[in-house]
Amino acid sequence: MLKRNARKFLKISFFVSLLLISGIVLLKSFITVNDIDANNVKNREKYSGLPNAPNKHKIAPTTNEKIDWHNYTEIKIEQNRKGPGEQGTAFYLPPGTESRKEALYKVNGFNALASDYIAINRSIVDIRHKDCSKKKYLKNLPTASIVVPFHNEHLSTLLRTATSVINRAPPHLIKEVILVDDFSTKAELKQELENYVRKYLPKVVVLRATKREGLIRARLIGARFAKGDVLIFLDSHTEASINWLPPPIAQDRRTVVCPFIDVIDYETFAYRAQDEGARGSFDWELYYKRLPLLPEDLEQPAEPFKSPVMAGGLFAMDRSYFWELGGYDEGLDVWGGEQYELSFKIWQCGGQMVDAPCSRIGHIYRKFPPFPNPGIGDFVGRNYKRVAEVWMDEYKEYLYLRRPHYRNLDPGDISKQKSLREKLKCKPFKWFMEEIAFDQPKKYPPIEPPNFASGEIRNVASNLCIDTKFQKQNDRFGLEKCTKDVPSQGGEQQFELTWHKDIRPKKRTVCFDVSSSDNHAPVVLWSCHGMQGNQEWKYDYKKLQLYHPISGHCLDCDIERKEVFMSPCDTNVITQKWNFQTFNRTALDNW
Ligand SMILES: *[C@@H]1O[C@H](CO)[C@@H](O)[C@H](O)[C@H]1NC(C)=O
Ligand SMILES: *[C@@H]1O[C@H](CO)[C@@H](O)[C@H](O)[C@H]1NC(C)=O
Ligand SMILES: *[C@@H]1O[C@H](CO)[C@@H](O)[C@H](O)[C@H]1NC(C)=O
Ligand SMILES: [Mn+2]
Repeated sequence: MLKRNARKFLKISFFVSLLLISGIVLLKSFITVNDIDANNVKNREKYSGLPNAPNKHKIAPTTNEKIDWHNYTEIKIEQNRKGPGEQGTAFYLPPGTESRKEALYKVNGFNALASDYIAINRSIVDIRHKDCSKKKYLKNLPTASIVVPFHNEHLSTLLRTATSVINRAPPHLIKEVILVDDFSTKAELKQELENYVRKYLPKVVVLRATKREGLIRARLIGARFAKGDVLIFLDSHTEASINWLPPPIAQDRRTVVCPFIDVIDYETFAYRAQDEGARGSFDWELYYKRLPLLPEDLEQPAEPFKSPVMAGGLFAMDRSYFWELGGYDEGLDVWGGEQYELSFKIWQCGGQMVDAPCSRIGHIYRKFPPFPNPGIGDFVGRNYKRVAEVWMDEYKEYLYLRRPHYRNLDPGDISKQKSLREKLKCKPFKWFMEEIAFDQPKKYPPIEPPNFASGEIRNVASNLCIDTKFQKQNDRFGLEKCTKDVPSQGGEQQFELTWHKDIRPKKRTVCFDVSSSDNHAPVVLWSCHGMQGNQEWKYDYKKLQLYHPISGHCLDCDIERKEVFMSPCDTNVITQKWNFQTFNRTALDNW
């Protein structure tokens, strides 16, 4: 049903933006990285990343020969596996495990006990587009270092990340898997992790930060240590899928590649697609959003397509190119905004970014965030301001228009980023908006078009008003005396029928949502997705009806019970008549 899809979409965009908050992986040798200081050039050279690495091309093709990189032995072995969660199927815990399940759920935000029942090297099914199995890639490919930051990740999901990455890739292409422990406190992530890695995962290195660094600086720690030609960043609760590695490392060095992100169910660990691809983008509050594929992308479903913005922490990038672009801005705190910083920088400074449909990585989207707020104020706001001030030029005003308090936030010193932008002669943000994210303003206009209607919604039969009382997602709402008539009474009675054609309480982003065409179907509040469907409403100012096209029903009410619900439209039914306080006749006529 439309609603379900729309909700899923919404949830996904929300989680994807939070997504890359956490890290991944395992350990072999344990290295303490307290002495890796971002600003310490000597250490940087010693450990790392050669921030100023020579401009060596990652691929030195002595031949352009292409080969089939699939490991059919491995594929065959996996196909024959049976057991809990094998073939990427859903797993259900046996009875009697409830209290252990709850305890682990609380600290992880997903069903970590289920993960413990599933083999670390469980099989998954191949859900790639069928053309992917025929694709060949250069015989000479660069090597990759996989960087997986983690903070209090559950041990078995972390191990499964590392194991799947290694098992489903050609061994000689993986230089190392670097698990960066961002100051975890769980005991299992110490000796137990190290023992496992030493015994089973010789390619894995565990680095340990000696204070909480946050996702962004943890990634940088891994990147500085890495020695492979290509850096691949992954989350710590992921599973790499069949032949996942060649597609992202087979591109030229200025092309940054993101895998498709599949869904590992937070309850059952079932592995499934979230969709068949979309281009990454954002709205003007910098929430991650997605734009449809272009016609030319749809013609070649197994080919990488250009994407304006990466989803978050899953991407591959030539290592020397990463440092040439300055890595991440180290002034970005904890998490948030880093995917914009890097994406804008890549595009504006002469690179490009693509999503590769034939490289799929499953990711556990948590049911809820288990970690406490770091208690350091609006760090996401400060991060966004840094990104806006450095990269977005005059377009930053559209962000500040919606988040006026950003104007007063102190973003810290951004001179280094500004001079980098100058040094690399990067293009203006206007270029990015017009050439790369060209279809974004249609969906997310910088200046919102005017509302169709706004103010109180007063029922004609009862002379009562709709009152959402600051209710939450999935809550119903009803009628109350109009606050205009009883000013002492509280309530939430100001609404907007926006240009998205949805109805929201003023200043909030929850929308009137109806997911059934049953008579008396309830109306609930649900996060606005701006995609109409279950949230589309039309005000007929002549009949005074609030019409819901997808169900074909009209907003109705029960005066005695002060209830609001849907019923078949009937102009003779006075409980279906509503006066929207003000409306734009021209706009409604041009619906
Ligand atoms: C293919 O997979 C098998 C089984 O996992 C493994 O032993 C072998 O080394 C792999 N071969 C290559 C060329 O990657
Ligand atoms: C998975 O691991 C088990 C041991 O834990 C091993 O017996 C089995 O061969 C492995 N399977 C694959 C496909 O690597
Ligand atoms: C009413 O809508 C029209 C067309 O959408 C728009 O041009 C006009 O500015 C709107 N009027 C007001 C007062 O918002
Ligand atoms: Mn994640």
